[in-house]
Amino acid sequence: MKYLFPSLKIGLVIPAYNEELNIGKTIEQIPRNISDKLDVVVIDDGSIDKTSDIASKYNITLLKHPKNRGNGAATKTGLIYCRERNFDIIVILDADGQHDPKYISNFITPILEDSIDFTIGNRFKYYYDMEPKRKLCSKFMSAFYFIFLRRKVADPTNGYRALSSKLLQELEFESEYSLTQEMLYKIIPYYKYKEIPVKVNPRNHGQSFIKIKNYLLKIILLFLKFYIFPKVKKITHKILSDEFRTRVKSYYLKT
Ligand SMILES: Nc1nc2c(ncn2[C@@H]2O[C@H](COP(=O)(O)OP(=O)(O)O)[C@@H](O)[C@H]2O)c(=O)[nH]1
Ligand SMILES: [Mg+2]
Repeated sequence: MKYLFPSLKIGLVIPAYNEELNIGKTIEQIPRNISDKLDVVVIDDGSIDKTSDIASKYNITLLKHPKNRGNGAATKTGLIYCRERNFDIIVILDADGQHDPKYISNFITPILEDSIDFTIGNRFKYYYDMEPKRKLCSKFMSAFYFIFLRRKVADPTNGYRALSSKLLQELEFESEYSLTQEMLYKIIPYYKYKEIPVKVNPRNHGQSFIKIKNYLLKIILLFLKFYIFPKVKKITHKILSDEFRTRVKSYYLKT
């Protein structure tokens, strides 16, 4: 078979929670000509249905959480697995059928050819029938990133993403639930990234407004935690160490 990216160690990280109806189809839709070194890593996040049984029928790597820990935690488990094995590129996509695996190569090519470190899906390039409240929330987030980070991201809640090995080795992530946003705070101000147009299949059910309200509050807290606090820490550290150095110097000059 002729591969699109021969010999490239690619990790496909697929977090899955109670996805028995979707996981099989998602795996089957993955193009076979991506790479001879492609490792499909499904993380069963403590599902209580047949997600693991179905996934294990395929030629994939199955990692399991004994208990449900959240989408971020499941993704992190996949990223750690890929980091330990020195993968060249990691693509993250959902198991629920919303992310069409036919786009995988579009996420990989800019990382390989344009020295981009991060690619993120943008469903708004095409018509996407999103629940109005959710859309509003997404637009608010975009505006927030633009105002406070001076970076444009049209679809910040899109979980379809790819990371270079450099990012995988340099960054640590800690969120169990808000990894999608933590990633943006730690990546977009400092690394090269590109948005990839994708057609996303709509979800069968929407989300409650309460959840969205919490999400908006969360984005502010995450901004403080993952962007402002590390900056303040760096500056304080520098000032303190400068002061410390001056004190030591003057002490030695006196003696
Ligand atoms: N909702 C949810 N999804 C999880 C969890 N753990 C892993 N996932 C997987 O994370 C992916 C994204 O979840 P989803 O609810 O579709 O998020 P959304 O598309 O951003 O609304 C899916 O593949 C889920 O199966 C979890 O605890 N809750
Ligand atoms: Mg989804």
